[in-house]
Amino acid sequence: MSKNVIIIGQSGVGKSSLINMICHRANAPTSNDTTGCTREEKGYTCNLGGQLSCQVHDTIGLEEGFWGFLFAPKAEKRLKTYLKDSRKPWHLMVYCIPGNRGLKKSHARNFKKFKSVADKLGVPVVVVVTHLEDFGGSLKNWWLENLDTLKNLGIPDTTKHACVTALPKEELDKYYKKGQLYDDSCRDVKNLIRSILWPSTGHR
Ligand SMILES: Nc1nc2c(ncn2[C@@H]2O[C@H](COP(=O)(O)OP(=O)(O)OP(=O)(O)O)[C@@H](O)[C@H]2O)c(=O)[nH]1
Ligand SMILES: [Mg+2]
Repeated sequence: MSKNVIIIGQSGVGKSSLINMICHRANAPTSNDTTGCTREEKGYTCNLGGQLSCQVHDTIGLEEGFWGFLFAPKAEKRLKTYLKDSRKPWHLMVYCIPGNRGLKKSHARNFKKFKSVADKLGVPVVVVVTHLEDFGGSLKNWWLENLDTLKNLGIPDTTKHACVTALPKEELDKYYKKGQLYDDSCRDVKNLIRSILWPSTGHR
């Protein structure tokens, strides 16, 4: 039976981009349009190496505001229903936050809400911090340098996490001359997922 991972976070945080990075040929639609891009939940196969794989589920974005594809309360309700009623056994929730791009109170609010749903369902939660291509130095230092921010957001600093950029490799190469960050980010997210789904093979 396949293991199921659900990716959750606000619109534009890079959920679909993350899926395109870790799921070969996923081609999940992405957009920088403010009205929100992903309009339905969909699972993609992620190869984790060593013949291990899982299904990673893309979801609609939270907090699109009044003009978005789904007004925030409706998006939240729909996502909760998807989690509770889709009858999938969920094995992991990946909550995405943007590191260098406007972390807001709404991220904290949604983290708490969905962490509590996950807790009730007995599903572990990890955090992936995106939008870090401009961060100087090793991306994993973002977490240690932002402990106060995490505390304000209500995200325990002991939460398992990965600090990445989810920009496509061509963009990282062309605009930032940092193509290597793509491979590092892909590896770190896969390692994080694997360390939860198959703890004995994880690196943490
Ligand atoms: N700078 C930067 N841009 C990113 C990153 N991840 C995604 N983007 C860009 O942000 C925009 C939105 O990305 P998506 O992957 O569509 O975001 P999403 O979370 O799936 O959005 P919804 O489907 O609306 O919920 C796109 O233009 C991406 O190229 C990142 O790590 N850094
Ligand atoms: Mg999307």
